[in-house]
Amino acid sequence: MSSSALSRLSNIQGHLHPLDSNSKVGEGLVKLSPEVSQALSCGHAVVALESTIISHGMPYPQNLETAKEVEAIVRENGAVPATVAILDGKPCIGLSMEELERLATLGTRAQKTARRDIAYVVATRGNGATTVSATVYFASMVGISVFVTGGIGGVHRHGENTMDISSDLTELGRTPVAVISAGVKSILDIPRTLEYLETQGVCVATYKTNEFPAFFTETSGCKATCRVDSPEECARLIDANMKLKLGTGILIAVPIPKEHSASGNLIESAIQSALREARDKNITGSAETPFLLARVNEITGGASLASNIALVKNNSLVGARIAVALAQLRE
Ligand code: PSU
Ligand code: MN
Repeated sequence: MSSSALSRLSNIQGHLHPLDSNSKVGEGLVKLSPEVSQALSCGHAVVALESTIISHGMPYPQNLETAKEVEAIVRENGAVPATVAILDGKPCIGLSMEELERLATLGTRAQKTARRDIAYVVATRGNGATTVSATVYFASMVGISVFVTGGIGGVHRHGENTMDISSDLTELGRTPVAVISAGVKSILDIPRTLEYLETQGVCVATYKTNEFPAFFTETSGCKATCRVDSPEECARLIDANMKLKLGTGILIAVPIPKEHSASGNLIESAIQSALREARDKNITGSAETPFLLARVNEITGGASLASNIALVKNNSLVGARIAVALAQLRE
């Protein structure tokens, strides 16, 4: 890596605005697509996207269709999409259509890559689909401040005994990226997830609502402490967080659009059976979330997948508008 790239990286570690330097970001370490590279160097709006949702979160071919549609929505709303994945050991920020297709067809043969797995996947020249934690890490490294996904990981139910707490939460606690999601799935313990985010110093804001959403449904019974009502308000929040060098992330929770919200009871009973099955089959660790997602989808006869796709698209629209508002603010 060149010395300028190194100084850029150390600037980022110190949470300076990454665009303060003119060097090529992470040169040699990560591969930026030409479109993303160009957008970052001129301060254009960029939205980072994860890839575990493609490999492990949805079945083929809906995963590929959704990934393409999400990128299209981001573009239509004025931002450049940067899907992140590790291909043949190279962290890629911004994928070509062929790379997106490769990842979607690899499916679960790609390694689910959280922060702890990054070095191993790179060292073994593997193919890794990045989770929220790994994607946020790479986004921050190259100076992308806005990231969109469906839902983030959290404290698992019974996490007080198993200590199964997603590294998405600790990553948000140490990386200044805004994560746009539809809240936290009720396969998780939502109140404990919010407690944990508070401990980590993460600002949790709800978008146009007072209640923290539960992914498939608009409500979770948990009130938010901070509410934002427009992309511009989100941009000001992100900008203040960055200027203050808090170093922590922001979670912006956007409720699923009403017309797509699944029947709470249907989902809840599917979740209960999936959780029982996971316990009976002793499915734990990083395999648990993909197992639960797939089982809930099977049990609900695809209803949960349809809701999942709808909310990811909605988050992409909101995320792109936030990234555009942020780029305007920084002009
Ligand atoms: N929740 C979803 N869909 C997903 C995931 C979570 O509704 O695809 C993925 C994300 O990549 C998230 C990861 O970062 O699962 C969390 O996994 P774990 O619980 O093992 O930390
Ligand atoms: Mn876990």
